[in-house]
Amino acid sequence: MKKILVMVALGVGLVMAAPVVDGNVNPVTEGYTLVAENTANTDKAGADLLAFYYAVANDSLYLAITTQNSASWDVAYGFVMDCADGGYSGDPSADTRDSWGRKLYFPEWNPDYQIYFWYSGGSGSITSSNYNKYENGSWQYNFAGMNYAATYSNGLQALEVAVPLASMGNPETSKSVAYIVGGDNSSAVDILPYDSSVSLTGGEEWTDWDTITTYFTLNVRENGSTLSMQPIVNGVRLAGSGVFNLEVYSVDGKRVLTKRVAINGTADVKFALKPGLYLVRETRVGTSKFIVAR
Ligand SMILES: [Ca+2]
Ligand SMILES: [Ca+2]
Ligand SMILES: [Ca+2]
Repeated sequence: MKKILVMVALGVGLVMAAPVVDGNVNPVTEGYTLVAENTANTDKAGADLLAFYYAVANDSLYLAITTQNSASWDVAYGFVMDCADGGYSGDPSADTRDSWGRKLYFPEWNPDYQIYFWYSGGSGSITSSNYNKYENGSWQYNFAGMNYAATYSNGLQALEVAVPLASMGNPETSKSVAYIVGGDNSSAVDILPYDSSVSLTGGEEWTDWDTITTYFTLNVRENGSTLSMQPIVNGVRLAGSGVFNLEVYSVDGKRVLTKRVAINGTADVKFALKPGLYLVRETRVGTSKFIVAR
């Protein structure tokens, strides 16, 4: 039987923008959205955040921070995600603390997930990490996998972490903050977006209770999970952000090609096939028919 020559032509406007978890944060090439930035220096040379970013790609949520650290101190870097009703609140009067025993109080929104990294000033690197879930009144530690990388030079300079959206229950949004706390029995000394409960100066910030009411709502589903596919002449139009695994079949059920396409936005994918009717299937999006015209 004659082989069908398969060529794939990708439409213009195709953008591949997914972060690489390597500890280098490049917002433009990696497709990061800036959550918050604070160029004002704190009075804590080894605990000074600069910016907080996020991205959604490859079915994962990417969180990243950069710092203005100029000293290597023992500190912990944290992120919280609030994706569903209920969750951790904390309670200063009952001394109910977060998953690492830090004094963070969330009276108005309740994180369901918390990510922590311990940075050892002596070794100059991250020496432990946790991805924790608050469920039924208690914390589950390392309940799911995550991927992270950081760069170091006089303290941690940048940190990237990726968690599967499925581990968060594929939420539509996540209320989040990124922050730095100290060792045992401490609280935040810097936070993004900035919350007035955390003063950027003063030694008492290490040991007080912080009442966090400020957050940023990450649009997780808007960027990540609203994948769609509709037929156009000679192919399909894809929309969303992520990786599409396309399988094209002829009407007699033969698979004639497979194609992996990463997009962020909208892209027309056209297939150079013999004229006729074809089916294209994408596992999460479904099946579409398209016609290759003469
Ligand atoms: Ca990177
Ligand atoms: Ca919650
Ligand atoms: Ca504090």
